[in-house]
Amino acid sequence: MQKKWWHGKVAYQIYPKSFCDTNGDGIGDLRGIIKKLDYLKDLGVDIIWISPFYCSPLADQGYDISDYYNIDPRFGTMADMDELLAEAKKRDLSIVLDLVVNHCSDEHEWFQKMLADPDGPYGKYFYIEECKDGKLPCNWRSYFGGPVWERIPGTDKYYLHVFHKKQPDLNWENPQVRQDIYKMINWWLDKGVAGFRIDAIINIKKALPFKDYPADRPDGLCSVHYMLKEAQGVLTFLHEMADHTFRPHNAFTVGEVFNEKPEELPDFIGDNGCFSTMFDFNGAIFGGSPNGWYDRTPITPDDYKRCCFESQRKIEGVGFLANIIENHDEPRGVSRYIPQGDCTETSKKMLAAVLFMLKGLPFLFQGQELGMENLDFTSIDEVDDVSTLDEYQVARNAGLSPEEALKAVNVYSRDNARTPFQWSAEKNAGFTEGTPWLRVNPNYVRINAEEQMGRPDSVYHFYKKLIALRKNPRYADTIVYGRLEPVWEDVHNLMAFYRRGEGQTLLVAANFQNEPRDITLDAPCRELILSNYENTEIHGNTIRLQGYQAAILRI
Ligand code: TEU
Ligand code: CA
Repeated sequence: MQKKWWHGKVAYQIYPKSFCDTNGDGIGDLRGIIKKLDYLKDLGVDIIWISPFYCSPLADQGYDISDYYNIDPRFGTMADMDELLAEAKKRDLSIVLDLVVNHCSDEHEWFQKMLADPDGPYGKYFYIEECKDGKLPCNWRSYFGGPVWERIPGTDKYYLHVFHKKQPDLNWENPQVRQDIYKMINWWLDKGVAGFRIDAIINIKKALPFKDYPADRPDGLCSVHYMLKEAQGVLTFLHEMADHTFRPHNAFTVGEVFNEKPEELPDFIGDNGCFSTMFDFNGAIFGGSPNGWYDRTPITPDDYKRCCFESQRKIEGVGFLANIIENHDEPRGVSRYIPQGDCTETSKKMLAAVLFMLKGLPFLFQGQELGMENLDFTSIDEVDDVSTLDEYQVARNAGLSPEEALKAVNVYSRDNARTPFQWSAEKNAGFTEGTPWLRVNPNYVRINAEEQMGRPDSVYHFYKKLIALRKNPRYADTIVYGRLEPVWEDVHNLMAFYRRGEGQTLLVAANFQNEPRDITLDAPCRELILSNYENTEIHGNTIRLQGYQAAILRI
């Protein structure tokens, strides 16, 4: 595997709407990001991925773009963006944007031109079909519920949208569409962004012609996944895109790739892959049910361990994954991967240690460094996210009571991660002077950056230590490149692995339970590098792990 400049780095995702509001409208903005660059630099991150802030009706919080070349006024101006790039550069921080090109917004100029003349050139920018014998072109269900087809007003024609109906899919089969997209990507790269996180990219290749698959719910529709399994040739598009954009700019890219076929992995992220890296979603997708969120199987620590090790095995010798415990589409990692009732600062730190010691590029999601938790929504009216609203309805249709449905979707709601950043114990957690667009988690009085920065044993400081450890020249090479080798894999509630580097072996052991346990090594422990406990009992080759203790050792 070729070494790359970003392998030893740490990345951080900003969800701008919820990060920091500087003008009191209750919506985070680019100036808020500029204001907090020192906070991020001080934490130790290097790469900052910012979720979309382009012009957008915000039907899907900016993942519905109406102008790729401009900033939505709610987030700021192009002058703010230029300043952000300049300020980031001063601090040696790389800015990575969100590339959303499976679809645009129905308010984008291309779609508006299509509406004016569906048979004209812009009709070919989208997937436009007519009904056959009064039947939609196919029975796929949109990710946000309902059929993927929406009627074009005043016609018998329909356009395709695999996400919200305000997110029409772009027709990648049309070379003109691809050229327009590449031009836009190069425009941003020339402006100085380091690269992109690439949204929902697997969906750009459709299995054509459109056809039905067996229905998987009483609505008579089927998940888009059946089609994606059959679709061939996504990599041809992706390599073409890389050749025209990322490769000549030496850009950093991280793909949001679900459902890749194992044999395609090298093509995605191998030495000549179309992307630098892609997210490991193995833990995030665990327990999914075709019926919907209400029917999901919660993940246990043993499942989590298996998910991580499975990904590590499949990637060995191929490339470098991007590791996460949460993002803007997922519940908070600490609320998901730590068994209910056991979520404390200690267990949060343990989870952090595991994440950082896996092989790959760690991505933090804003607030993760504070151990921010899920929000207990008290009513569905508090929910903003389109996906959660749909899943609530799915649960209701399956016969769950309003209370049960709320409880079921609460655990997986994307809004859990989207609540405003908890900066301080002041009003609205210091996020805004105005009324926040989404409810602030009331636990901000307890969990906030100001308090944690002033307390050396906080979750925040533990993350800071982990980041520093990854960059400490004594261990960096092993942490970044060392082979990962699971150990005691079948032991219940224990997740442990070696990282084997050149002449150095580290052991990471995490005790996912309240009961202490002893682990006995076949070699003496040379050094305790980091732990989430102040004191660690080591007797010869035996180490006592306390409840939810993580220990990083050199052996
Ligand atoms: O997500 C794509 C995706 O396939 C899912 O994670 C999806 O959001 C989830 O199943 C719905 O609950 C990306 C973005 O990360 C997400 O925020 C956008 O909504 C989506 O694309 C559409 O752009
Ligand atoms: Ca604002």
